[in-house]
Amino acid sequence: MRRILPVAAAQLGPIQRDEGRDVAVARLVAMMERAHARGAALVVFPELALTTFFPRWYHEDRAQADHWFESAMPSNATAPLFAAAKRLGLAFHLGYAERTPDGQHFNAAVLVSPDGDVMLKYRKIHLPGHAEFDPKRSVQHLEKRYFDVGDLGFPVIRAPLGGLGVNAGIMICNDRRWPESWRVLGLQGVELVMCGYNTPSTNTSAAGFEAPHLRVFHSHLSVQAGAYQNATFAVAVAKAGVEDGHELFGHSIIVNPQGEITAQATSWDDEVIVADCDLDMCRLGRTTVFAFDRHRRPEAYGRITAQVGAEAPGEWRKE
Ligand code: ING
Repeated sequence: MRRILPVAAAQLGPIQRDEGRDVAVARLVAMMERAHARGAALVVFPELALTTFFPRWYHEDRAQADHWFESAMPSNATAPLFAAAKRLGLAFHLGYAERTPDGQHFNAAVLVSPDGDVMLKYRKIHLPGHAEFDPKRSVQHLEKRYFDVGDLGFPVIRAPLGGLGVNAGIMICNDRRWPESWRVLGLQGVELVMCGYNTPSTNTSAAGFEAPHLRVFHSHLSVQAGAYQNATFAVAVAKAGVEDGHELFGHSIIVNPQGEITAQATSWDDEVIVADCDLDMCRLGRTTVFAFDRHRRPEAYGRITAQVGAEAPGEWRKE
């Protein structure tokens, strides 16, 4: 019996700085309805799906940024999302800014069952950008200012989704650019990686020119390579469009274990794309090319966990 999971990627258009959570939640619920109408059993929403991408805004006092964070999940603002999921029998993935009771701040995401149980939680580990105001930048990217490094690792859980048991894992945005994120999930037999992102469509750092078309290329390259090299499905979902004049690209995709894009968003606004994920497609890769137990050589990989930065190689000398 084929294990086919119909998955929806619900790409979210822009959220302006002064728009309340009610605006975003209403749009998320509307997309849940559309995903349900198209037969999806799971809806994947983007990173930081409840507010504008606030790490672009500098606050001298970090506490001034606390209003961007959720101190409970669900909360009154997000309750309509949980109610809709229950009514429609849908599981969903949601990215949001989490403030814990002891005052920690995380860029988090959860996988929630139709009954409202949080089946899996992840806190973003690879935080891009910088912690202090950078006058050289055209736009700030202050994730290192507002978020603590995730402390939950990269967990995978076998979750009941669409009547199937699915090995589900989560990463967030910049994590997708690091092969380590994918491999840690792959070493737990992940079959479906959910990854929300908010990615500026142009390079805002002062480090040098990057042609804009490379932004989407690098995002797709990272997700397609990660899915292929770990024989897993991947759902990469954007928050897109122009937020207070700042552009985030869309191009959300669903990728199969062969690295092929099976569905892609073509707008930079609210858009639902759906694909049938035949989970047994993972088997070919993980029993042949990427049969980790037969082919991996961890004794040769020591540098990957022993080092943080690169070390200069020795100079070649003629004997
Ligand atoms: N955004 C971007 C991302 O990793 C970025 C930041 C863009 C880093 C392009 C490097 C290159 O997609 C978030 N939110 O991580």
